[in-house]
Amino acid sequence: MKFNFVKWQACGNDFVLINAFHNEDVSEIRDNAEKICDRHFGAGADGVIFILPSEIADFRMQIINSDGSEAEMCGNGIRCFAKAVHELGLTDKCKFTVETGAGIIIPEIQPDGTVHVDMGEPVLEGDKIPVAGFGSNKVISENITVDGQNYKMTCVSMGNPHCVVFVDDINAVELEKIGPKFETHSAFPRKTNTEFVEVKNDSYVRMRVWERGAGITLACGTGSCATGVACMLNNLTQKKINVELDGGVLTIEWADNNHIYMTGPATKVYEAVWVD
Ligand code: ZDP
Repeated sequence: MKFNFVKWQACGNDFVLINAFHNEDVSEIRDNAEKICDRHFGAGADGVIFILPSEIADFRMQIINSDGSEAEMCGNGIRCFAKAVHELGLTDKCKFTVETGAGIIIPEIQPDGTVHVDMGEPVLEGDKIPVAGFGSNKVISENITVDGQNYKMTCVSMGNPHCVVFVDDINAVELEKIGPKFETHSAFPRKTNTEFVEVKNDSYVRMRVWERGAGITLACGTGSCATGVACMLNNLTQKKINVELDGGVLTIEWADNNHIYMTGPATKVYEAVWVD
């Protein structure tokens, strides 16, 4: 394989971006995503993102996790995507539409270089997230037993599934041990991303994530949106909060039109050619 790629990161969530806007046959690269993401034998990334043409939007984004599985959406990734398509000269617009597995997402590049994203509406029905055992009911502060221990979970889909758990002390969470147990728990038919959240005050929370298909990452955009929604559903915060992640801070707002808005940075790291 030989292809050009650009490495981007957003709050330390890092991605290999591939411009396939004029060349859609990227199946071989897609099949090698796990190898590309490997931090010792590859380029090293939390996922591979493809810039593709769309019939219903300005662009289509496809994201493959570092284990080779496909995700519906990627919040940090779409901020990288937005700045990358601009930089690659694929559009002059600062605000455009992107088709994803979570529907049409609308990023807008701000004058200060951050990206403000309309992430659409959160999905709260249990069977649509999906979480087993709740029918179409919401899953707000419900019991779950994981590895013999009891937790309260609030579940949200931002196109991809999230399970949010509030804790008193974020530093005491053994993410590496408990994360994979949540990910593959039978309550989650499509597996789950899991966010552990310590509420600091009504506009500031600290979050650490175990991502489905990627493990511990320094940040998760869709997970920050799900965290905001879970905080608000449990009356723990206001409608606009800052979420502090290991790799940075994101601002999340649940607006009156029921859409979630996420604002945060995205930075290009380097351009390269894969030759292996
Ligand atoms: O849903 C999943 O399988 C996630 N691992 C996708 C990636 C989510 C991400 N961290 C984000 O920022 O939303 C990239």
